[in-house]
Amino acid sequence: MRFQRLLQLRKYATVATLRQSTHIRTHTHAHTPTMVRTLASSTSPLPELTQITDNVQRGNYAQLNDKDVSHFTQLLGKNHVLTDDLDGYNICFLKRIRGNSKLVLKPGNTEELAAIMKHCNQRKLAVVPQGGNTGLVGGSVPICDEIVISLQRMNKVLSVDEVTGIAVVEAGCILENFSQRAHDVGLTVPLDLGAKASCHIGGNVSTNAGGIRVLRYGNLHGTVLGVEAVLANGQVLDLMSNFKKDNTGYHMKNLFIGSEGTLGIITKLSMLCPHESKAVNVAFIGLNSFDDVLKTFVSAKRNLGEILSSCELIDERALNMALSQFKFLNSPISGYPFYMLIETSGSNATHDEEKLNKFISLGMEREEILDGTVTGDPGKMQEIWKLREMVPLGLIENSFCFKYDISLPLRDFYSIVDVMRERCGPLATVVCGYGHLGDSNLHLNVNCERFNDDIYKRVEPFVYEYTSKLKGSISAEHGIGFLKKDYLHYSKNPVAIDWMRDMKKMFDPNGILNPYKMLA
Ligand code: FAD
Ligand code: 2HG
Ligand code: ZN
Repeated sequence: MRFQRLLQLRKYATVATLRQSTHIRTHTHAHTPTMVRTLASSTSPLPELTQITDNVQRGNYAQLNDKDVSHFTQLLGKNHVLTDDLDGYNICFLKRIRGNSKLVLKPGNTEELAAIMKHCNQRKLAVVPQGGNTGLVGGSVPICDEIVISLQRMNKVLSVDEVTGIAVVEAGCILENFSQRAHDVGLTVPLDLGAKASCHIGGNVSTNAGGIRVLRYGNLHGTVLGVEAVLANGQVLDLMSNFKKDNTGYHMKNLFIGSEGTLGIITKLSMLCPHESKAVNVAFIGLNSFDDVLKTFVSAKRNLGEILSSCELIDERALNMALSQFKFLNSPISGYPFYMLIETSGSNATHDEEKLNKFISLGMEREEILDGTVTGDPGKMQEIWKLREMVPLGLIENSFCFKYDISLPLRDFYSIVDVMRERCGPLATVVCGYGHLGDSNLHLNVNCERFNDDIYKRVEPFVYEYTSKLKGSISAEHGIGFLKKDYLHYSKNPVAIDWMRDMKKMFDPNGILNPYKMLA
């Protein structure tokens, strides 16, 4: 019966639709309106100033004065120096962190940014680089009165080379726009994430963002070939490269990938973009236990091999939260404790379809896969991806959410969700887990009506101790920012942290770049 249902749903994936189904992800955006609503027009009250709630001692920085503002106005023009209506730049995406910056600067090119930094360094004025402000660890907003440097105007795709696959792009380019430009010449940006309509490629590189393509293309240390960055003193460090292979000494560009604006401000970068896959399929399947999820993942690697391009997990509670918050979502199946979204991307539709059929049939014979849908139709694939992408937004739409983004060994991947549910008891409304199973990256979310100190104490530092005992990472892909700075030691030993501090001092002796974060 179930098998029949699957076969029936499988009808969507005709060879014809499979052939049409190139590039469904990057130029169709499922949740632009939601991103905009969440960021800009929420009716919820402003959070308290973080400097006060967290008792942050302001660093020994100069106070901004009128002379500074006129200097910047002369440099950038008055339209690019903002002093009013700065809430959108002061408040983080999760509305947990609120700074009190009085100034936002929007340089239009590297030279302008270099001149800004030269002045700030001489005057000892602290700054925070800001991309799309979609970061989830409070790294992109000021904590006290740091000047916000927004990369919004530096948003051009400078070149896309069809032959080499190398694209050169300014840091402030929105990921989705970059993806569209790559798509226009048959290439794909090897990075995709739910915030693509708002996040900047420079913000992505600065956080070493992961997302749903890491399983296929690896992380940004591999795909970013070069960067240009403006340093704290205004020097321009040109580490641009158009080659995969370049062993001329230290791989300095890697320092900027994931350094969250603490070592320099990325202004442009080159990225290796693979050719788009001709055949794409998505399977959305229901399973009864995490044990079956693991077996199915192993089977996917074994049977789908080189065409496996994404493997995501959503538990029932996470999916139900998204479905209850966003009525436009539709799940093709329901009633299972676990769901997996498996994507294949290859170059031969018939061959891929055969492999996928075999994988599904095997899973159903073994009763690991209980039900599901498989499709190569672009619209239907988009609907399925939408289910996954809306999960984080569903969890913050009408409630407060403690978010954890951890790497854990696969065998222990899900147990922390059950443990946490037990620890929180009725204090939490929902405790759920989802994430990038294929990369061992779990998103553990603990939901409640509003911030609640009792839950907070039950969850932290327990979640970090638990992760550390399993030798996991306390931040798999979102970074450290402000929210996780006190927990860095759970994943980095003291010697490593000392070296990080030394590096920070060398690059930024006055500590003006993104203070109060990461190493604070
Ligand atoms: P911002 O939030 O503006 O900044 C992030 C950090 O980078 C800050 O420390 C900031 O100071 C620094 N920074 C920004 N631009 C520069 C620059 N040019 N030079 C130097 N420093 C800079 N993250 C993932 O890894 N994977 C996901 O799947 C994922 N999905 C998400 C889904 C949703 C709905 C949301 C809201 C967020 C998601 N994120 C995800 C988190 C976030 O989108 C990423 O961290 C993203 O890379 C941040 O980009 P941004 O341009 O918004 O950067
Ligand atoms: C995702 O994978 C993002 O959807 C966000 O990394 C995760 O908000 C989260 O917990
Ligand atoms: Zn993620």
